[in-house]
Amino acid sequence: MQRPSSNMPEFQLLAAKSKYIVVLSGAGISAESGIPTFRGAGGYWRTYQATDLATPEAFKRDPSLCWEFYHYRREVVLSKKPNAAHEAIAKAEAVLEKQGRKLIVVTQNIDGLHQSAGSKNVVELHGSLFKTRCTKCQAVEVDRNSPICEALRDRGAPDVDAVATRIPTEQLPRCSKCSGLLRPHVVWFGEQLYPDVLNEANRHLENCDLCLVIGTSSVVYPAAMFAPQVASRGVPVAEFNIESTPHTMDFGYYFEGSSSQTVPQSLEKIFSEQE
Ligand code: BJW
Ligand code: ZN
Repeated sequence: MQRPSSNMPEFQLLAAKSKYIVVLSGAGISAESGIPTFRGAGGYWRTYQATDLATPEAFKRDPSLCWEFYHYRREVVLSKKPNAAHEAIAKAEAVLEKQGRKLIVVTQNIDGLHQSAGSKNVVELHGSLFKTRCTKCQAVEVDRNSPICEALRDRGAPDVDAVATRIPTEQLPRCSKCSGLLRPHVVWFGEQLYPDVLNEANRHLENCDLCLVIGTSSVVYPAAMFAPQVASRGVPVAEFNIESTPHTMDFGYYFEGSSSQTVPQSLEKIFSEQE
């Protein structure tokens, strides 16, 4: 099998010519904004692996613990800013749009940093930290309040010895319509992705003529198969990561390093041709 190329000038030309770019992003793109990734050293909260709390069983077993975890993550994200990778992607979208071309972000992240950077075409595969869903009437609401409810104020500290008392369920976030218990509007392991979101992502993946895969370990399905599917159509795919992944060898390009450096560089020619 041929090794992926790391020829940046060649990729920059390709990006400058493309008409329909899809950016697939994962937690690594936000790492340099100070948001921990899932896998690896930063993926712990108290004694829990973050992925162990991202399940419907964890919420059912202990909604208070689960809400503390998500409340903590909401507060962290509210204190952070998009980095140069998010910003370059948003700027490229705006430049391309003026020229009748497209750039779409399909993200596994729930932090909203692409939108904060100005990206408009964002498909959130795994939901959002700033949306809730009622476990009773299923209503979905946007909620950026800090804290999300009084009982969670000053809770959610990540330290191992943090207060372990449970918040009574009635004091956790509740639905404004039916008073049912709210949950984060995110996709946990074993849950289906929202069909309309998945269809929208697939439509872009089928139509794109260039794909950038940024900061994802590519182990969580179905997102992990998106870029390999695009590559199997013969469309160029470039991976941006600080380390290789199970799919690196499926792609035409691999740019090793921090995405806040490699991604803006890779889109430079889109910006310079506009001037
Ligand atoms: C940098 C960097 C820098 C760092 N610059 N890079 C087929 C086969 C096997 C299993 C399955 C399958 N189909 C479904 C499954 C089950 C399961 C699954 O995939 N399991 C695998 C773990 C094996 N999938 C599901 O359950 C999905 N549902 C589904 O498919 O329904 C149908 C079905 C169900 C059951 C069985 C079969 C079918 C739902 C998946 C939902 C994932 N949810 C989470 C939580 C969301 C809410 C929350 O955030 O709390 O999504 S889990 C977590 O992982 C989160 C992330 O979006 C996702 C991916 O993680 P990501 O973004 O890749 O982060 P990391 O940390 O893994 O990687 C960071 C990367 O960045 C690393 O590579 C670093 O090197 C890099 N990096 N700094 C560039 N500066
Ligand atoms: Zn409700």
